[in-house]
Amino acid sequence: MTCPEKEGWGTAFEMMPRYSIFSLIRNALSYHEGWPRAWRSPEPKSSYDAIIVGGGGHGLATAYYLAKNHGMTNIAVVERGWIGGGNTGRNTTIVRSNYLWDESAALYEHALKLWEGLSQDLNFNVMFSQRGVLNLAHNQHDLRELSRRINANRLNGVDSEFLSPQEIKALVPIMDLRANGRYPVLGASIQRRGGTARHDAVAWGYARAADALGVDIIQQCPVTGFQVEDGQVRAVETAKGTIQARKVGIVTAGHSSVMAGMAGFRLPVQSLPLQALVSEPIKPVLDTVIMSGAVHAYVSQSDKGELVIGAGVDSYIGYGQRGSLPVTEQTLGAICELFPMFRRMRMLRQWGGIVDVCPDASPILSKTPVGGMYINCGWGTGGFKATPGSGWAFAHTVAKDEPHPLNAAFSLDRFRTGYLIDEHGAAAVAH
Ligand code: FAD
Ligand code: PYC
Repeated sequence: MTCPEKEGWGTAFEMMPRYSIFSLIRNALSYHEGWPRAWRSPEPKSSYDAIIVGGGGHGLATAYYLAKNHGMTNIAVVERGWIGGGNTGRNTTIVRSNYLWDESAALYEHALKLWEGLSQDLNFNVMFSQRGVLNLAHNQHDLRELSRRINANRLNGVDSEFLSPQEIKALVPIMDLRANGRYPVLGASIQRRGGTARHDAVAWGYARAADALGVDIIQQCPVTGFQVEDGQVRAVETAKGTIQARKVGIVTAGHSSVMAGMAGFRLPVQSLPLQALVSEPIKPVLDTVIMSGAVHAYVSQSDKGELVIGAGVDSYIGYGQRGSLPVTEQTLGAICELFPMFRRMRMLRQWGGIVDVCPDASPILSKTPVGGMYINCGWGTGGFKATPGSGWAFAHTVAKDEPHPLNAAFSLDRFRTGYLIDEHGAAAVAH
């Protein structure tokens, strides 16, 4: 697969320091034996300056930036399962920053800039591939929405261009653009700096880098409650005992309202299943990412050759990490209309994750009614792309007890003031 390569980036091989090339050869010949652990597996201490609940990408990034940017190293990430086992390891890895409103553009664009240097920063190849993301327009209304967003993006310094059907055809020859199709394609936006990354590597890279700065990563340790006295958080109850904490950051995606319930406050989020599936691997046929908000379908091709396909959310609330068949059928029907050559392909596996959706399809990064407790949630179907920026801004909020300018607008308070940030259109996968 051809990937547009950034200046100074080079291939994964070129970017490795020389000693890593020898270590790669040694490890290749060692039959995977004697590899050092990438991070420690400590027992929890009796107390920490801060505990981050949830070892997904956002929680691990928060811990990393707390240590790196704010010098807070007496901290722990407490994860009920294994790191990256939630939505971080279940998502379809699309990264872009083409959101409509100024506040969102600033936050997601900050994240995209961090993505551009993340492998170097973490010294871990997160396989960020800027292969471009297309959002398709199928009717006049889509076209108008797209133009509005392209203009807004450009005013905010976010790269965004319009592509005519001819330009789309040149970029994606296998797409059926005939006007008599069920989903005629009248144009698309493209964000060329957008693309994909390796989801597990993001969790592993942040975990390893945070651990190296002294952060304790504690897995297989569900948080079961909080001790709150005089409106201030004092401790976290876990399966491994009570751990004192001056500050607690909750970063538990689909389970955020459960955690808030334990702490005694409510969140305006709903937890919904979002599913995806991959095909058998084939030779490279698609070197960009195609999304259609209107038909609730998107597709990219992984480095292994699998088509990575996703749908909109299932419309019922629940915690089962699977989706329903009608959603898959509808999505595959649309994909096959757009890409007739995929009709003969077999699907290998399907899965779901639980996404936490706010009424305005924007996240919450905020202080809470409990002193010393902070919440990072509500990323819905689109938080993977924000992982570095979210961790960066949330670490500031936890360390300073006040929002970073990037997340000031994403407070819980907006549901009281009514200053919502409606990103349903830019979310691209139906919430
Ligand atoms: P998670 O990775 O879910 O981490 C939360 C962690 O909290 C979990 O590991 C969980 O085990 C832990 N936890 C929960 N309860 C407790 C407890 N009681 N105690 C301790 N730990 C607990 N976003 C994009 O930008 N692009 C995409 O292409 C994209 N595709 C998606 C496709 C699918 C199928 C799904 C499900 C999501 C997709 N997303 C996408 C959304 C994205 O995956 C999420 O927004 C993002 O991964 C959230 O990261 P997180 O670190 O907050 O959550
Ligand atoms: O937010 O770009 C996105 C996305 C794609 C698939 C799921 N979410």
